[in-house]
Amino acid sequence: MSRALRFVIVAALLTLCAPSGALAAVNTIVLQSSPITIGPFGVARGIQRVDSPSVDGNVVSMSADVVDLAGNPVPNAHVMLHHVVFVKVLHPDYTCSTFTGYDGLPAPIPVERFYAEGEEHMSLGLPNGYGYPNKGSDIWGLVYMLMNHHNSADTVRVRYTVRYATGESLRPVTPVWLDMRNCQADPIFSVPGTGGSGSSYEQHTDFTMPESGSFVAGGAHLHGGGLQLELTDRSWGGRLFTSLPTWGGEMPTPMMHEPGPVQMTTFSTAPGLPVRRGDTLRLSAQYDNSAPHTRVMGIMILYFSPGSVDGLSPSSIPLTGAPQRPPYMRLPLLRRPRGPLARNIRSTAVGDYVFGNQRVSIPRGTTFTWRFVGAEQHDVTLASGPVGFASPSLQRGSYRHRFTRPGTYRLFCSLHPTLMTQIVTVR
Ligand SMILES: [Cu+2]
Repeated sequence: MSRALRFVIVAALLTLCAPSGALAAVNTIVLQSSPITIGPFGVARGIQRVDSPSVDGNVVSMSADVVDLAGNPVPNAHVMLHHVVFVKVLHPDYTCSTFTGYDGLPAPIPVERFYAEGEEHMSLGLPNGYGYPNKGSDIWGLVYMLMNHHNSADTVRVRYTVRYATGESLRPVTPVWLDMRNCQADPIFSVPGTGGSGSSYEQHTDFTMPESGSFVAGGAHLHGGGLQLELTDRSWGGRLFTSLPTWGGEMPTPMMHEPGPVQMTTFSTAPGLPVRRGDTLRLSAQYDNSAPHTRVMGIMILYFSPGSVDGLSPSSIPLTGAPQRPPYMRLPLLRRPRGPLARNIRSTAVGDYVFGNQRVSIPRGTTFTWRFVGAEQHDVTLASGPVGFASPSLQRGSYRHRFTRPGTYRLFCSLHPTLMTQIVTVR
């Protein structure tokens, strides 16, 4: 099928004559990724080239979901859209020069992250008069992580809906990606959960603006346990935007990860939030610290319109409420660790779909090493226990953790949660 035929034009929402005489239009274009197969209770992660609009124009809004091969929507409780990130290949990213893929290797070419969505189903919507410029010759890539909650393999596609303006000149926006672990396909960190009832845990990242302009739209991504993501301009000391999560979605079973927000607040406004060249922006991610939260993220994507802001006063998006305490969902181990109790060992192998020693007892203060020896990537992630921690996804090499608090640490591989579990008892 030709590339043009794959474009399904659902509606022409606006037509008018641009000054040049070219016909201006905003079309809704629905595109799909190549099929992605996910094993039983498995996670599929990768990067693929995907279709993009075939003519020059501007993206003015975008959203994505998961569909089956017949094009029917797949509910979250079946295949969860964990994360998708759309990138424009061979374009520099505003905040990242070298992007690291799921394989832990640097991407050989620059990629610009311009839209992303997670469990909160963020959609991009730019204010009237603004667009993300795109050429018909531009190449798009899709970075994806999908999770299958069923006991059989499934094949799905990521469907994405692009509202695309042609034949008119819009004010161009540049995506600005701020991230606690920038430049990574899997930008995770973990919250220890050792602060006691009502406590919170914060990380932040700073970015210095290389030019003046205004932020006209933005959205954010937190995981389970998240309280808020706040963007401030340190140079004038003010808050620009705070994204707050909403909780209470339907819980997919089995619970293979701590559920994230069902929604995060976004903004879309003109003329936007002015910032000046040299201003230091700070993005702060706040999480509940009364219990561990592992493999969490703190990301905000902003759309920036460069230009003079002379005469504009600082402004901020009004708060829509106070952060709500997230529900705590204790992750179960989905497989009972087996085998003899290994006492006082200091390391174990992590192979394909099994921890070498599944039951371990060690004295407090031990630095324990997991050696990754499989043909596939795995990780070590705390499900529940005294202190939250998690390793990167690894196929080779090792990961160490020093156990400083006694108790029972229930661990699993987040990529194979029904297969790979381990209990470490620290005396
Ligand atoms: Cu694994």
